[in-house]
Amino acid sequence: MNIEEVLVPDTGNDGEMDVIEVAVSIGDVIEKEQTLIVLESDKATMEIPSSVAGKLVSLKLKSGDRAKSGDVIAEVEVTASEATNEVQQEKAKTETPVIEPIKTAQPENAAKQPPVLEQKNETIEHSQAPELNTAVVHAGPAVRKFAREHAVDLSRVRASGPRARILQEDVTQYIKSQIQRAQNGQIIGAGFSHGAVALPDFKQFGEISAQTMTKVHLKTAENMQRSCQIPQVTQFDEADITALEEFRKKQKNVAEQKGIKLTPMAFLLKACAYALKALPQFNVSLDLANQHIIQKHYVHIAFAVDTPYGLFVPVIRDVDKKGIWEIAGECQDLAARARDKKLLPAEMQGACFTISSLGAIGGTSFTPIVNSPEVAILGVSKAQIKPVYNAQGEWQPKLMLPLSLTYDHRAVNGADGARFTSLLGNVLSDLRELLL
Ligand code: CAO
Repeated sequence: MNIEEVLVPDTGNDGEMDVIEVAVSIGDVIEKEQTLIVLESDKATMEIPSSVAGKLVSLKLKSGDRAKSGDVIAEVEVTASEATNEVQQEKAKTETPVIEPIKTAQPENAAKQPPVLEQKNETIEHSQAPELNTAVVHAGPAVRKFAREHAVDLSRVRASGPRARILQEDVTQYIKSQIQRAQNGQIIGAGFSHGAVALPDFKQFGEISAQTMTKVHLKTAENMQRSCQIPQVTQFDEADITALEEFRKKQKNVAEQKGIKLTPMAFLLKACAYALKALPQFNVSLDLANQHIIQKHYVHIAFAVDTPYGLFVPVIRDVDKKGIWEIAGECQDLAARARDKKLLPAEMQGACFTISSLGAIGGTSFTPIVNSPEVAILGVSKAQIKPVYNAQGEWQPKLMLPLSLTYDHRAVNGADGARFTSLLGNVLSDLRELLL
């Protein structure tokens, strides 16, 4: 049995240093260069590796001790191959190189005045949101390894050890709190952190102010980013709604009596329900994990509502089974309640398809983003009177409604995209189609 002592090498530091972590235990079989302890001075933290391989038979230092160059750290029963190389071992021991600090710990005065570690993470709106540790992270190799294995970003972990050192219990506590928050649905915004761009200091360019993003805004941003990972294509078309507008205007008195505002939206909802039934490949969701296409046999359609608090997307159920007045009434009621923040969560769930109408505002076309797990969304822009030529080369002024259909190209092919908008065009230009 050949027992070797492992010493604290020349650390380049004259005085004693704190042993802040012991990374091994008696009985461990260790490798050469494996970290045994971590030393810390006011200026640096350094991991001290073993100069030999073998079984650890004793530890002479423990966490909290002070140590200096030449002190014995441990005794190791060296392995046979190491023992036969005893001469080299001796040499290595006497020629142990100066250990360079692995990182600068804190500025000169930091030990007396530790830096403020808590900076609120602006992308997560919750009182118990993890705090970003903007100072240098202090953690030993075992803790770093543990954090790595659990995909924990140590800069988010609150340190409870001496001199703001992160302990393994801190990482465990952090993991627990994140699981708890995820289970409570409190983690919002974390999903798009990878899309974040490093921001310059805008103040250098002029005056700025910042306000906290609302939950609705964060959730929308997160959903949009997730949806942008879908391969999507937008199909543009125009529908002649001249006759539809005439019909709609004729209904104004009836609408007033019913207390309902009849806009093109109700007709769009009805036309989309018709198209979803005619082309059911648009009324699906992809379950890629199980390699299933989930066909829906109901027709619930969502529509985007612009409110001062952000975008809300209420859902009208069974649009295919409802008449225009009922749809218009529901649309009006849901939009009003969205603006009053009175929508129930259930009223924003279960959609098969979405309509986003910017018609009352303007624009000629746009590319809406599929609201996953739906596979298509219809964007509607402002109707405009345009000259439309017939087969004889004569033109007539027609009210043309721009349609922008975005679809998930994994679920729907391009020809069907064109079929969908073309069908919508036919239905909207001649409402009698809806009766068929
Ligand atoms: N072209 C021309 N005029 C249109 C039109 C169109 N495509 N769509 C609506 N209009 C007219 C309406 O007919 C109405 O005029 P009248 O009073 O003369 O009839 C006027 O514009 C106002 O309509 P509205 O906005 O009050 O009602 P709506 O049913 O058309 O829309 C709603 C309701 C909730 C969809 C809409 O108010 C809204 O919030 N749109 C914004 C949606 C949005 O933000 N989408 C982007 C989401 S992110 O992709």
